[in-house]
Amino acid sequence: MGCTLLLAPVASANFIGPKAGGSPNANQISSLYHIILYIAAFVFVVVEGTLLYSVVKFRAKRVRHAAQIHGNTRLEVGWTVAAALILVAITVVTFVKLPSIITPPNSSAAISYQSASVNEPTPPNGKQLTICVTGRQFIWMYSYGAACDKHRWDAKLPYSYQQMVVPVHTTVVLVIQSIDVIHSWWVPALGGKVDAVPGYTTYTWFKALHTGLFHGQCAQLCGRQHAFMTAQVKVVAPGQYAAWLKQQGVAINAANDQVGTLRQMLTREGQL
Ligand SMILES: [Cu+2]
Repeated sequence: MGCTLLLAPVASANFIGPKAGGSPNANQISSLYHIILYIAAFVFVVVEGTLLYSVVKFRAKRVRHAAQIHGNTRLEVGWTVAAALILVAITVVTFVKLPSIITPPNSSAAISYQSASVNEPTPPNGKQLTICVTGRQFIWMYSYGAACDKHRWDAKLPYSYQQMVVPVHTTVVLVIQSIDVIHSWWVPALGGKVDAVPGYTTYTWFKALHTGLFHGQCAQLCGRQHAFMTAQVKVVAPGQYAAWLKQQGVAINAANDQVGTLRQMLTREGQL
């Protein structure tokens, strides 16, 4: 297939295909996309090729008259069956690939986190890192640890805004909610879009294949500052992650203490 050779370098540059390379689910989505793209490209070339051939070959000539042909049963049955077979092939390939997009694999890194909820996508051995993602106009908030699912605000979990920090090779399950309007969590190299809908909890997962910085963008028009609602996922070594988590907890406590002291001061001076 000439078109495959032509499209391959373009597709590998992520020019027309979805981003991939960051997580197994993103890779599966990307390969499914390219299988369907190549089938569609093949059909396009065959149909347009036949059309061009016919336009040239049967173009109007002064002396000849066009023959009027009414139907060709064999041809019509042929292209109907061929189209149906293509649809069946796409359906089969999709259903074969779906489980690896929906169900997370086990972590490659040794982790002690346990699954928290029956609703979450869960890797076979049940070990995962749970992070709650909360959308609001116009920033993403992340709280770390399985308890975030139930005690988002009072469990005193470490949290961060805009940039999520995660360990590499670890199955990370995201519990996604919104506190105002519909937002959509999307870090293309780490998987598909998942809406954050007020009143509902949605889930997705990723397992970062290498360390680095991954960029994302809220994918649901959510208000005037929607374009600024970006997301970053910083993938680090597991040891670095543990250290960051601890340091983040200390920083949050220190900031809370400062606010507490300020409040006491202002109350004493009668300004609150
Ligand atoms: Cu948004």
